[in-house]
Amino acid sequence: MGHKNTIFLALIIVLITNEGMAEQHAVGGSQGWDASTDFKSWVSGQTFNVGDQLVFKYSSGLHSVVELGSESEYKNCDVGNAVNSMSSGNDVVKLNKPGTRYFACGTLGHCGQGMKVKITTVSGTSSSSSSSSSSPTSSSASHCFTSLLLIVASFIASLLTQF
Ligand SMILES: [Cu+2]
Repeated sequence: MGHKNTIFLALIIVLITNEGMAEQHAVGGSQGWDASTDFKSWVSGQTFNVGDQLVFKYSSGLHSVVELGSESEYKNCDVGNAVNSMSSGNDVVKLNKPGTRYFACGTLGHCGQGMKVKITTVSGTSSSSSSSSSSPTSSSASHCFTSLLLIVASFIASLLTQF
C-alpha cells in the first residue's frame, strides 16, 4: 500500500516537472541587471531553451532594457535603433524561438561599462532526447531537481503510511 502511494506520487511529480520545463532566468543571477554584474560569466552557466523566460530585475529609473537588432549594434552599444525597450524594473522577455538576441541597458554609458547580454536560445525539443552534446548542464540540473522532488514525495508518502 505504502509502496504504491510512493510510486503514484512520484509519477505525478515527474509529470508535473516535465510539464513545467520552461525556466525563468533572472538575468545576472542574484546580482540582477546591474552595472557591476559579470554577464559573460552568468551567460556561460546558463542554457536557454525555447519557451524559457528572461527576467530583468533592477531599480526602475536607474536602468532600462533595450533589445538590439544586430551583433554590430550590440558590439558598439548602439541603442538608437532598439527593437524593443522596457523600463519597469521587472521586465519579462519570452524566448519563443531559437536564435541570438541582444540586450543592453539604455542608460547613457552603462552598455559601454558592460551592461549588456547576448542570449542564444536553443531548440527545446532536442534537449530532451539528445542533449549530451549541446547542453549537459541544463539536463543534469533538471534531473537533479526531479530527484529532489522524488525524495520529498517518498518522504511524504512514508509519513502518510504511518497512520
Ligand atoms: Cu544600466
